Amino acid sequence: MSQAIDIKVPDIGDFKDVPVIEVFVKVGDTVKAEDPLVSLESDKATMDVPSPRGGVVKAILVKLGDKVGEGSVIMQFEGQDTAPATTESPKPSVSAPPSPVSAPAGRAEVRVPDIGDFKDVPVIELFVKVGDTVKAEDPLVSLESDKATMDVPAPLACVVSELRVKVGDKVSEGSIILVVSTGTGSVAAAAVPAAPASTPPAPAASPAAATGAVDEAAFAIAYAGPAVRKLARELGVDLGRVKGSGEHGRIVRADVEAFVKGGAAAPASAAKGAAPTAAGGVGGGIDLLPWPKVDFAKFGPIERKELSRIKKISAANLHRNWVVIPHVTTHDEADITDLEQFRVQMNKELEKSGVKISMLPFMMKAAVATLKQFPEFNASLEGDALVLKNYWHIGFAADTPNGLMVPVIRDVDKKTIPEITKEMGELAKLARDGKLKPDQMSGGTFTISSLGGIGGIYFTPIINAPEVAIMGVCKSYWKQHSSDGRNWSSRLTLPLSLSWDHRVIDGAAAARFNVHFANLLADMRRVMF
Ligand code: CAO
Repeated sequence: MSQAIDIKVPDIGDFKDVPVIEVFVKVGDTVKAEDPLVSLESDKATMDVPSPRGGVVKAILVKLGDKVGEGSVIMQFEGQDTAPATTESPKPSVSAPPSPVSAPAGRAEVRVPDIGDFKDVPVIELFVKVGDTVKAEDPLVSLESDKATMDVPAPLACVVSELRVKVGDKVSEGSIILVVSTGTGSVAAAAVPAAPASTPPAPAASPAAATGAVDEAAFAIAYAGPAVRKLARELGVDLGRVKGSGEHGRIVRADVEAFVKGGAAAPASAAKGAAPTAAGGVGGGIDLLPWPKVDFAKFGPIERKELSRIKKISAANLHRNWVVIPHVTTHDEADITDLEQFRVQMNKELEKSGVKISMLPFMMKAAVATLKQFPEFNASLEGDALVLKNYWHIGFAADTPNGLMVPVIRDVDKKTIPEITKEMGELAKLARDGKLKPDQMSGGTFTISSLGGIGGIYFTPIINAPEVAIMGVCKSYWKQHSSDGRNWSSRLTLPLSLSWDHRVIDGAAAARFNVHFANLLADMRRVMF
């Protein structure tokens, strides 16, 4: 049976009550063993806590600023069993502060920096040899205690003149590991300021950076943890150009992602000489202008309000879906005059039971019957294959004080209209109270977004990936209809807006889907066929 698996902070030495400075995952994410989950920062080091196993994040139990120590439960994964995937938890990867040097220029001894209470830690790897030129923050040696692996970075640009340790040697804070020469003309990167890691460098407006080439010197001294550095490498982002929004200007994952979305970065392949397009872009990426930076206060009084957690999560999902899925929206309308009469009649009959049915449960039933007729709408794209689902779980967009949420009603085909009404009411209440559980928002095969209680005529709903279509409905209104241009009557008309993924669905199929859906709403008896 599926149950929650607690994910705890592993043994992180003598670090206690360490603040969480970044959370790398969100509920619903699938993570692999060793993927970074959170970043912790003590006054001595930054540590990324890796996942001890693969799984799907079910709940996140910490927020930025929370203090944790060994054994603190930071999140829960969904899982089939409680046995860990690996017998041994991966060790946190630690980015130690730059090592102290005994002299700023000339000949200098590089020592092991403050690494907390780690003592007599074996050297497990040497990254440099005599004669090597290194830049500030290049890793020099790697140390591994039984609790963590730590890279000792170069404190400044220098040339290695002597190695004082070998693999297997045990070192502690203050042990001399290298002797280097600094500040000489022979040091290739000597012009790089040996800034402390906590000082973010000013953005470098070099032509190389503008075309996506990474300025290694600026990258090396940028203030960011190991996972963020790794992400920046993967995305080809020059960290030196990213402005950090974390404490003391620390660059967090969101800064790198925002930098990419702003179009200022090019993928690593671009830096390696991929042919640019005629427009100056590299073809595969989106070559956009940076997001306008405006000092709004210059034009009048302003107030700054942080987005709610739900708004941030839904914004990221909506943005991805909008950018990745080629959306097309087909509009139509349904004659719901008779259905509305029936609904009003049923509500009278059910008055004593306390159930009050809105139009939405009927739409859910009509949607399932239409999806059965057009199975490619009840599907997901996986690579080059379409996964057709033989279950009909319908999501509905719910407007909550904290933002948009999409609870899912399972097996709508097997439920009655009053059952759907009741479940919808309960899920909408949970959503508004911020108490929806991840499994109450997952597994949907199609979504309906109803603005009918509010207004509007048509809109463009954004597909809820990995679904391939979404039905948007607005407020019904009385409209004059005629089938022959001579005889007219007033009909209650429901505006429909179906957005569909053009990779999977064609325009003709979408138009047929709408017509079928509208016909069912016009005469719900057809649902039985
Ligand atoms: N046309 C006319 N009236 C409609 C209607 C429609 N299409 N749909 C609902 N109504 C009426 C209802 O009958 C009800 O009227 P009474 O109070 O007189 O009975 C009133 O509007 C309010 O309905 P409701 O919104 O409470 O109920 P619902 O079942 O239609 O919807 C829910 C439930 C949770 C979907 C809805 O409250 C909600 O949150 N809607 C917003 C969804 C949203 O934000 N979508 C946008 C997503 S994209 O950003």
